[in-house]
Amino acid sequence: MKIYFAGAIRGGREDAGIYQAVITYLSTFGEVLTEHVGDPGLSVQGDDGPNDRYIHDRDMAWLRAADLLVAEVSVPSLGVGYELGWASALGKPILCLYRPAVERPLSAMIAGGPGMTVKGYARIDEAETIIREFIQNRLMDRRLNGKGF
Ligand code: 6K6
Repeated sequence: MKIYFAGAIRGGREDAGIYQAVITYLSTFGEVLTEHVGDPGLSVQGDDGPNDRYIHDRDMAWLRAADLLVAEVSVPSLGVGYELGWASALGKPILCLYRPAVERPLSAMIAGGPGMTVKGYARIDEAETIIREFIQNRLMDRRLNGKGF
């Protein structure tokens, strides 16, 4: 299974440690195509990598190839919103993880997105349970109706 993980980069790196923990857990189910999003060494400024068009086109190719998308949406990010819009249009299963304790309420375009499963959590073990149930349900859908991934 190919998993696309989305989390804020230029939107802000304050949750990088949480992204890393989620990616580590997701890796027990399949290949995480975007492991770099959890890299604690990646800063908002970091620009020593490839240019922006290269990043966009590579990430979009990964998104198209992914079986599902998991996003941590507590830190608002234009890039994550863009990825979620595309994943929704492509009919990918989408799980959005969100910490309601964070001050700003979640965008209605994500919280109200019909194709998105949005789940609140406080601790990382709660996020893991949500992820496990989401993936198991998608696997069940695939077995029963040929849908799911
Ligand atoms: C690195 C450091 C600063 O900017 C970068 C750019 N590098 C990126 N490398 C890989 N994926 C990226 C990069 N920038 C954005 N993305 C994608 O958009 C990731 O898949 C994230 O889920 C999302 C983050 O968007 P922003 O708007 O918060 O950067």
